[in-house]
Amino acid sequence: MNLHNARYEVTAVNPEQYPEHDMPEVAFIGRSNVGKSSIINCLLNRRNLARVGGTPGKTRVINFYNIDDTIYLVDLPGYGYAKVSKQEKASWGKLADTYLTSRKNLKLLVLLLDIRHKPTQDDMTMKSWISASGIPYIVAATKADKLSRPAVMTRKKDIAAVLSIPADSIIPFSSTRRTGREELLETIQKLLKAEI
Ligand SMILES: Nc1nc2c(ncn2[C@@H]2O[C@H](COP(=O)(O)OP(=O)(O)OP(=O)(O)O)[C@@H](O)[C@H]2O)c(=O)[nH]1
Ligand SMILES: [Mg+2]
Repeated sequence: MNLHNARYEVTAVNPEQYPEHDMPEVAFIGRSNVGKSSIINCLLNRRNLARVGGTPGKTRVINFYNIDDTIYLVDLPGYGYAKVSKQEKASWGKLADTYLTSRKNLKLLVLLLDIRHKPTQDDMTMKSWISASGIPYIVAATKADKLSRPAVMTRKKDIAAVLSIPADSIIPFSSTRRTGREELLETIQKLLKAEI
């Protein structure tokens, strides 16, 4: 599969708008502003394919990116942004929930956490939901460039303990320095049993 042959395909708010195909989808999920769109751009070597928000919490849609007609990367709306009304939160939650619970093509989830912060209640709820769902998943810790190497190791262990997962399974990632890119691509490839 040629990673360079990537294109934005469609934006959806309801299932009728999801693209119709029989390829696997890898969805990126995490708090608003955690770096979901940035990681997609980094993986695809593109600066602005996925929109990186100056204003967090603004992505209220699901964006689908078609990679070489082989797999899709899916940018889900971020959860947990404080400065929105309860009603808005509920509608975003529903958007992501509907995708997560109904999408047959969803074969792999990448849960993103900010490496600097303790996982929030929302993160823990999401992790529990994912592990109960049986959908294979990867945890990546974003913005690793903001910490020193030893701090990255410590934070990895702390996050692992909170989420009850092995520390080694967390991939520290930096979209600015491109750290973790190869490891994440390899892990995606392994779990999807696909050539990337
Ligand atoms: N230093 C650093 N900044 C990053 C990294 N990843 C993302 N950012 C910055 O964090 C902010 C949010 O990034 P986005 O990729 O838009 O985050 P998002 O999760 O898509 O946000 P929503 O769409 O609002 O849910 C932007 O200002 C990015 O430039 C990273 O690895 N390192
Ligand atoms: Mg985004």
